[in-house]
Amino acid sequence: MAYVVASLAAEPASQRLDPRVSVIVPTLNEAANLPHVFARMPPDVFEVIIVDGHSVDDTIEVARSLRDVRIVMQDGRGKGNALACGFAAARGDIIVMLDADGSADPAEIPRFVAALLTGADFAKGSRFAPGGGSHDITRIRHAGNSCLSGLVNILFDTGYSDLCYGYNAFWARCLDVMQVDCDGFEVETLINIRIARAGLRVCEVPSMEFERLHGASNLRAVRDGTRVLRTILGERVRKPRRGDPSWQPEFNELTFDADDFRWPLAAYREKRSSREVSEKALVA
Ligand SMILES: Nc1nc2c(ncn2[C@@H]2O[C@H](COP(=O)(O)OP(=O)(O)OP(=O)(O)O)[C@@H](O)[C@H]2O)c(=O)[nH]1
Ligand SMILES: [Mg+2]
Repeated sequence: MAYVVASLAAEPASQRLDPRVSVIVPTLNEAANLPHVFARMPPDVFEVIIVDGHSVDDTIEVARSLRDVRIVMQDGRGKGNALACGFAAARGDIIVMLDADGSADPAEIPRFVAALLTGADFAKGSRFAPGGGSHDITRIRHAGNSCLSGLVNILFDTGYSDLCYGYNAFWARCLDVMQVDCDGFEVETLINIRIARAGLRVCEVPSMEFERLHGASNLRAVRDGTRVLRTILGERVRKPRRGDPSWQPEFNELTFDADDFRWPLAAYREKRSSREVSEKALVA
């Protein structure tokens, strides 16, 4: 017993039994899906961070009306950049990556957290681990994903069953290894490879993927499959970096007046569009 107490005392603060869970939700026009997603969120998450890609619908207003959220505007383009901004903004011990289209069930979050609490560094969602599944994936995408997973498993000596799946959770200390510095849907591949190369403990967590509820997918199978392939090959020759904070992108967190949360958003959009106009003028 004395041994257990001693070893617990030696654990870093982030390994405590009531870790703070930050949920990072990238959004691009997901207003219609957020009510469903938020309704299934476990009540005790520490923070939910919406990282918006300058949605043209009411994503931010809807998110704010549904629950207490932090709103971060990404500084660049694509889901990869959005996640990197969310990671840089997160304050929790555990970080969860969650899509906003209704395809990932937030009620699975405790399963991911349990995997981390029982020793994993990285809890990787998998639709193809026993107990997982998908109501959404097409045959073509399944075949592409299998080939890409197989290639990574050969090149990096991993055992991933589902390389290109967006639902994962990890201890915040993994960010230094991940150094997310890509833009698009290759982000999960990049993370999975860097985690494996660093020798961290990965636990696959069975997960059920549902169909996107409303709106259109932003993924283009050939374009994004090619980006994933390029990432795999690039990671093969990349030298791992650690302790370099330069991966952290600029992001703009919106703060809201309690009485009227619309004004900072309007001001932000106005500032952005006038910047775009002057950038266009410079190019012309
Ligand atoms: N902030 C931000 N979020 C994005 C961007 N592109 C996609 N997303 C979000 O990332 C999540 C996944 O994007 P989806 O378009 O559903 O793509 P996918 O899930 O890989 O593909 P499907 O299986 O076809 O749905 C969703 O929550 C999107 O709103 C982007 O450029 N910026
Ligand atoms: Mg989706």
